Amino acid sequence: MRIVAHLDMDGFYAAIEERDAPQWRGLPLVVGADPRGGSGRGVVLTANYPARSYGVHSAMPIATAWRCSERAKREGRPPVIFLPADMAKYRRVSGYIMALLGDLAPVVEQASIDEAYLDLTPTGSFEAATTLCRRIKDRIAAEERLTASVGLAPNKLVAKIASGIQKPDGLTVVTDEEAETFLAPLPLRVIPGIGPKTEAEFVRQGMSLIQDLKRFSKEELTAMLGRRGADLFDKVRGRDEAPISAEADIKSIGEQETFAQDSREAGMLTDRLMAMCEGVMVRVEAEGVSHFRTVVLTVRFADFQTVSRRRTLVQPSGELRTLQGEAIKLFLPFLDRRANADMKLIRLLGVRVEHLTKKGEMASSEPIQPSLWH
Ligand code: TTP
Ligand code: MG
Repeated sequence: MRIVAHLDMDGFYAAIEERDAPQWRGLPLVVGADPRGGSGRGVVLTANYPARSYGVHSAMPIATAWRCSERAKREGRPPVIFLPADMAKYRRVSGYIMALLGDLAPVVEQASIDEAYLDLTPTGSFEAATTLCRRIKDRIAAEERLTASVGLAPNKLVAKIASGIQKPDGLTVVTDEEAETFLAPLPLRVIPGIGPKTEAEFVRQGMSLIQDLKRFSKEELTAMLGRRGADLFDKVRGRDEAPISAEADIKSIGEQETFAQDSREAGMLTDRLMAMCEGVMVRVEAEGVSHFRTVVLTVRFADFQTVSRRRTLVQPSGELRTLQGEAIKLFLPFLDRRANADMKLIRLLGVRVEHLTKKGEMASSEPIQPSLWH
């Protein structure tokens, strides 16, 4: 039997800002785009818990968050404090936390800027692992003055769901015997891999809880969802064999920008795109990545229609010039009718690199599955 912990920092960016500016402690706080008195563009990156009680959440348009704040103000509650993101600071804090986890746990897999899986099997029992998780939370509180929520379970799937169930500052233990009953009453969407579309389809058929899917055989689920269906059969029963690996790689590095005004002005747009490529390469370097093989361009039009185009290189590259050249080639068709039939204005551009190779690893020139070329 394995013992796996999933740790996820609470309200990460907002918690760091709150810690560093004591005058805001306890007040609703949002990190994200400039709200510009309600006409701001761009989105909320995260909100602290008081701001969440106003209905604000990650990825919400910043103008909507502004309206939530105005409404609270009218009701006599404190308005939201809006702050720009300080990514360099958040990455630095993330680095400290990951290093601390590395000191206390034998195998740590960083899953994002603020979450990690720990293999605690060597502790020998759920009791011993629980004690260690308390120590980890105490250390993070003492050294970083931040809180984390932890899930402890027999595998990654259940640990991840458990860490989210008692946020903030939670510690939720689900043993092997408890896993299936723990999951049963939860909504389907907590299962990674069940997106809004799949969920909506099940809900349409009257199924909204994990236990509702247990009536299907593996064959039935496969018929419905293909290979994902077979996985789902195991997941709804709390089974998951995914290994924890310290070397789990970042899958992509990207930047995007929402413009102050929608535009089709070629000079401005290509300048911004070239600058974004530079930003991406700075992070590629900082993450210890030496090569990328795929370049993805995202365009969001003024009406929010969002399109991605990707190109996979024959040979992996680590050059800014290559990234910029590929990004331009992917972008030019959007400036005319080739990829923009209605000549719509552009609201947002994004560029990211995928199929990354870390320094010291061998870059592969093997063909990448053809579905990636569209
Ligand atoms: P999350 O762990 O999803 O969110 P959180 O830490 O802010 O809040 P909690 O875990 O307590 O629910 O994401 C970690 C950070 O990643 C978050 O602080 C900001 C950033 N982020 C974005 O930039 N965009 C997003 O859409 C999301 C969800 C997060
Ligand atoms: Mg978090």
